[in-house]
Amino acid sequence: MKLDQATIARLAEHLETCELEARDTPKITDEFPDMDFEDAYAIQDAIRARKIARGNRIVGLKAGLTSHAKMKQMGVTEPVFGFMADYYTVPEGGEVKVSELIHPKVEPEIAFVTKAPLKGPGCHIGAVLAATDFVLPGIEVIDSRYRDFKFDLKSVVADNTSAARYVIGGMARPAKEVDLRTVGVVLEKNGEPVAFGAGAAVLGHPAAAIAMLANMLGAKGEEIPAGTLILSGGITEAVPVAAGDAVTLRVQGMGSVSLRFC
Ligand code: OOG
Ligand code: MG
Repeated sequence: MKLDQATIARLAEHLETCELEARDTPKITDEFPDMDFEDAYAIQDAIRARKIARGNRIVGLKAGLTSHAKMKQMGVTEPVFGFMADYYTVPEGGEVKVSELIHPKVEPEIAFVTKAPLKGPGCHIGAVLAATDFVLPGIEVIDSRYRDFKFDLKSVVADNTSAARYVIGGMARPAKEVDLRTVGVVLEKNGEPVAFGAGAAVLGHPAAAIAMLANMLGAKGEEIPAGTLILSGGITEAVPVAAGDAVTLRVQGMGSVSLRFC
């Protein structure tokens, strides 16, 4: 670790205030170029602790930057992991207020819900599928707190990987009944298809993103508990949205899920 506790607490407060007040900020590595990944996750953990102290619940986990399309769009080379707080949850068909966000984008994802704990190191897609209760379509709304959505990996980890809102819905399917590599996804904005892909875009198999998360937590002596919702990462590039937009994700054999921006 390169940062002291006071600096970690200050950066967590700064980034969380930007989130809560929908204000952007230059990326934090501009001021702290020597910070490392341990610092970045410590800042994210401090943001999580602030929310829990305020009475929010943590309702899920997420992997991000797990597809080449996303890595290329954001100019980075490795996946990152974050969490979802209760108020990020949008009901199926529900509304997202753009006034609460800075510059939201949507991305098509496969959501996993576990029925058994997952622990690394050595977690693999077989272990993930065995521990998965069901998978279902999910749309993640990301909203980097960084100016113009420009960041590096350490800055985006500290900023809870741009997590802002999400909706899950459609048809929940047992993971072993779906070929998650070839499953096709179509993201529509205002009735027009705007992004397409297949599950294999995420690390060859979306379950690999869940295994990576279990292995990262395992290195810290932690595990993914049973009953955890996890977003496995955007399959395509993220698509910018504005007030008035309606977004639907269709996933082959798993129905569709929608939300609106107002
Ligand atoms: C970082 C979050 C990426 C995903 O699914 O790839 C993410 C970002 O692109 O702002 O959630
Ligand atoms: Mg995502």
